[in-house]
Amino acid sequence: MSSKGAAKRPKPKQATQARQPRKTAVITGVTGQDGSYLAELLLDKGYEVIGVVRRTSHDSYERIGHLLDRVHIVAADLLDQHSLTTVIRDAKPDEVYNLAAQSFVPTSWNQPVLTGEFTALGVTRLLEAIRLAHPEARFYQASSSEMFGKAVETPQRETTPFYPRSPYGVAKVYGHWITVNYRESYGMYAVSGILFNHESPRRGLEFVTRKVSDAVARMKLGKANELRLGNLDSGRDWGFAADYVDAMWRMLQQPKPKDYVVGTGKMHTVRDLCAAAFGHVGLDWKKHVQVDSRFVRPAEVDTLLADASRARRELGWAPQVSFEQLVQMMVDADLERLA
Ligand code: NAP
Ligand code: F7E
Repeated sequence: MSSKGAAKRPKPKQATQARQPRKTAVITGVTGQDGSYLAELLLDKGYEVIGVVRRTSHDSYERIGHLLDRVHIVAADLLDQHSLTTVIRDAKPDEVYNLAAQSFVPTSWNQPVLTGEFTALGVTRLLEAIRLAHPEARFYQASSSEMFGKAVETPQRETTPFYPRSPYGVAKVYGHWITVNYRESYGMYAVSGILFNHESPRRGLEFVTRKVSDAVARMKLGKANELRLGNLDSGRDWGFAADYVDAMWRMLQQPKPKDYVVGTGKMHTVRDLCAAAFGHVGLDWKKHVQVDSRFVRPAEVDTLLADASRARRELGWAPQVSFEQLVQMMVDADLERLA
């Protein structure tokens, strides 16, 4: 056969369309609320997902039980440099999402040093692991609107100065700046997502949205009659966690590493939250909610409201679930769980 004839023959598909290699992502905090949604998102996109868990005497796979046959679980701890370096060296991931942290603000006053070790220095340990073992990996740091704290402007955007109001907020400011610093010092693709409060039926029971949805469901089912809360006046920009992990992924797909604020641009108070949740099942919150000083914080963050216009413009990101839909989803899920 002449080479001319061979050239005319249609090439087999495999020869012309090189298969995209499967991407690998490491998620710290995979057993947490965001880790579980992010693992689902990345698996749907065809990633190989490596979930980092810390060693405990009981497993904490409640949120990822349905994913365990698809996620590779590896043991490492944010407190332990060697274990983090080993994970990164063995996995050689395309992307690393650092979601692990001591994330409950009140605990950060009781355990300020441990919060700093996990939530602040833990970020440096992971960045060092990447720098030494696989600097090509793209890195996402879970920064927080708590860094804005006693906010100097409203709404808050990427350029708003930080004024943290808790050891947690202070630790997150450190995590944010060390991420920026590794980007600028070593040219690493390292970004910080400044996410406002995001919730779901998988939210920990101690956070206010879930505390309220759980209590409302119990009251509706006749299992409780009273809910004790702290400051009802504080305002938060609450969104749905599954929407927010999509923003994390988008941040790592950009041509240049940059930091982004992510939130809905709508603020509600804890009082509004109570009205929406109790109202959903036909109860009057004023008859059931008591203010209890035990839940009032030493220093409060009064007003958080996101200006996420950079994320909308550059990431094409927009929240899909409204505050009302979120509250109803959480109450309905707790009703189903408790019934
Ligand atoms: P979460 O539900 O509290 O999950 C935290 C995760 O971190 C858990 O998987 C936990 O593991 C893990 N972890 C804690 N200490 C660790 C350690 N020393 N070594 C390894 N893993 C450790 O938090 P989330 O709501 O999913 O939030 C994810 C991240 O986003 C956190 O960094 C949080 O601070 C940040 N953030 C959250 C929000 C929000 O509104 N949800 C907003 C802004 C930023 P165990 O299961 O073993 O406890
Ligand atoms: O409090 C008030 C409380 O604990 C919200 C974390 O994911 O989001 C979260 O931090 C507000 C505060 O979340 C109760 O004083 C009143 O003003 O649900 P929370 P948070 O502190 O905003 C940020 C963005 C993060 O990064 C954190 O990791 O609600 N509140 N009464 C109460 N809060 C709680 N927990 N319990 C009460 O009884």
